[in-house]
Amino acid sequence: ANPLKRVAHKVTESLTGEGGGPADGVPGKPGPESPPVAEPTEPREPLPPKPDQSGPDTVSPTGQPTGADQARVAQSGSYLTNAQGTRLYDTDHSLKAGPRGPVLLQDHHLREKIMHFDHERIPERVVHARGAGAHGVFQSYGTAASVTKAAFLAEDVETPVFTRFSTVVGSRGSSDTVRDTRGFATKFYTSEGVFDLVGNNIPVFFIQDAIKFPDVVHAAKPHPDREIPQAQSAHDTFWDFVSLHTEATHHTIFFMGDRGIPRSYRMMEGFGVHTFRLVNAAGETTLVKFHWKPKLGVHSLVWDEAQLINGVDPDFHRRDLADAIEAGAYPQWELGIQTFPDNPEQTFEGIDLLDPTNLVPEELAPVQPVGLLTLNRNPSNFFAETEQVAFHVGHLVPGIDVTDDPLLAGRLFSYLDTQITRLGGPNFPQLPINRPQAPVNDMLRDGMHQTAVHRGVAPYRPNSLDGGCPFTAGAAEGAYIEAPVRVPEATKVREAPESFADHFSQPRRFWLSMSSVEREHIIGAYTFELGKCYEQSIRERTLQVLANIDPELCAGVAEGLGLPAPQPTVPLADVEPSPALSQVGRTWPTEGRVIGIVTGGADLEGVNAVRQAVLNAGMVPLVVAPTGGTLGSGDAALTVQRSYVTARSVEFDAVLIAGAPDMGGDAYTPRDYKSGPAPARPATTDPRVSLLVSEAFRHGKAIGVWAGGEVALEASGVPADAPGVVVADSGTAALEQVTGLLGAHRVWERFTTPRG
Ligand code: HDD
Repeated sequence: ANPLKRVAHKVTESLTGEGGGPADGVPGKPGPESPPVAEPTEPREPLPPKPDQSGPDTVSPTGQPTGADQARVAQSGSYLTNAQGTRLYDTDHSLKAGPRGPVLLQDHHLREKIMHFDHERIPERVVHARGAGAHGVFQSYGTAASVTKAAFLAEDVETPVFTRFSTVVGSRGSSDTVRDTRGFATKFYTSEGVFDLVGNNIPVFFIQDAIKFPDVVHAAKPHPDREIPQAQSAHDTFWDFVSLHTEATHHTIFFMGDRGIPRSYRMMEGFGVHTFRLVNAAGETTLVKFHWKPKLGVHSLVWDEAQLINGVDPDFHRRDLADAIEAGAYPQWELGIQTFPDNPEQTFEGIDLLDPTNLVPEELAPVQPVGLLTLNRNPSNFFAETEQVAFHVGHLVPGIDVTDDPLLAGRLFSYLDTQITRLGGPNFPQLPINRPQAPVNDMLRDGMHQTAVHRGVAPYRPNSLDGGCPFTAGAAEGAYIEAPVRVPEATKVREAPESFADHFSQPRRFWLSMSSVEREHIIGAYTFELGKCYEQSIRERTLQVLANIDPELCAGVAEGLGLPAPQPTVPLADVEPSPALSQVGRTWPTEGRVIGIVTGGADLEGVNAVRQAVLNAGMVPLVVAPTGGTLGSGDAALTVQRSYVTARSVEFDAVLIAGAPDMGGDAYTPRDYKSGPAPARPATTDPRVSLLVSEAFRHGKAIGVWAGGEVALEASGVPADAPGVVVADSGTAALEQVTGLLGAHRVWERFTTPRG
């Protein structure tokens, strides 16, 4: 007998009142005057918790494995099959009426293969389309346990994570090192459900209210008529918008600064941007801002280098992340929080915590470390993992709650909504990369791409047919309970609070916190970007914005544009600098840095010793030689990692040169110059090495030479006594001095600034 039929029959009885059913028609709930009613069926045991959303059943209706079990057998057969598992004997030829005849419509294999291919692409993310991701673990210190009950932040808890870094503006195939904000989104698969921290590498945002997001994105994206420029803000519509909409000023100056062109994803800070509300076990609340601090320090490219990389290696950041993980040099970040009392005003030291264009200087509220993120595994399939991962600021766990930041409110709507278009329906949480690693029992049913084979007959509550299951949890069972925050009595308005109106004092703090070389970079970036605008009025309006930040900034950019510098229209804010915002003037760790070791064949023993010393210091050696292959033999044999054809300075943080990088005097005719005469050069230095050295010098990189490598300096026009140039007796001595210089990241003295 079919048990479901029996149950359905019983329900009908109860609804019609036969057998003493409830008067108001709700099974199990007595009507006002009715006597207590017997359950229509015997209460059943609760359904077992579902291990994940691959479906409560692990066998299909025919008894075959489904869901997670099927994933294990998928794509594992020895024979090529069609999507239905039927073996194929040929996939290279369409079915034709004779070898030269027409292709037949009955070719169901051709039809299936092309149909699938036609639909291989999904819509790219409307923003943050270009990205790279990695798996890892988050190890909590327990230091946040006094302010949050979140289980993954309790002492010594290890939580699996997936992190995706991204640029914002460019398309999925755009270059990595464009000037842009970078996304830094982390999915924590906690024991209490998924928590997503969807942040950026800049602690503030362009807009204060989510309703402006389409405006800022439309302005930053390529012009709608010609769809150019790709992945840049250096065009009229962007500067038109941000010069009219001055709340964008703080974010804009940040990415005109060096943080707009990070050296590596591994060397970026991350920020949750908004103020969040943490709730502890006693129900007490604390306002917090989340920070990620990279163990390798915070480093950037210089603009010329970034532009070169866009051509030389558009996948620079993606490759860097994957290579580091593959080499076992796992990147790490400490998660930290700034905490603020949850006062009714939601301000700290006069700073409105609900305004996402504000930051709170670390000097006023120190960042307290609460755990360590280690990225230790590359995705095995880019599409399945990095592309299909779906982040959402509303993926929260007990102990982490939101505030009334109006930008956050809009995001809470947007991230769910966008996945429906991008991932084709509401069941995207069932995709393997998005599946929670806590039991799911959600009563959400059906829909496009449903892969669960749900059991039970009562995906509704209250029910009696599934024994009342699933049950709701209370605080003791770990339910997510919103903090009972009082909402002030108010009238509905489309307005911003007055405290959101100050658009210049925080950008001024940022400017005053920069070193002179960082200020020059900022002036250079504004000059470049505005120089790419056609409309004079947009340049002039932006100069007015800059005048309201600082006269020196405005004068520098005005000079580059050949325009007069306007006077400020607001009083310049009296703010203290925040040294934590500057990347220059500190000593950073040197782990993870890439050292190019160039040799034309000289002192292979010394090169070998340097290579080993670089590895011992946790850095990455790349041996560069005239051609690929091996140098030397026996124990001294060295594998060449870059030839003069494939090497480019931008890949290295510092360069070491052993001997004169010769390629055989006049006999040398490099293939990549064969369309014209090889450039004039001293007979002993390959022009590609001269280019490498002169670029490294121009980009402020430490250069060390030994065993006659001075020849390469001379050929590149680099003075041997210039700052950051080391001439040493041996390779290891050169490396030692160069490593000392790397602690400052670059040789900043080389960037002599026009203003001193
Ligand atoms: Fe957003 C993606 C970060 C404001 C709407 N956002 C996205 C990603 C990051 C951020 C890192 C990529 C996630 C991934 O790797 O898949 N966004 C931010 C930050 C913001 C912010 C730090 C401000 C503090 N975003 C913001 C607003 C809205 C959106 C105000 C809309 C009202 N963001 C989206 C989106 C995206 C997105 C359209 C595109 C793809 C996606 O969500 O999954 O919904």
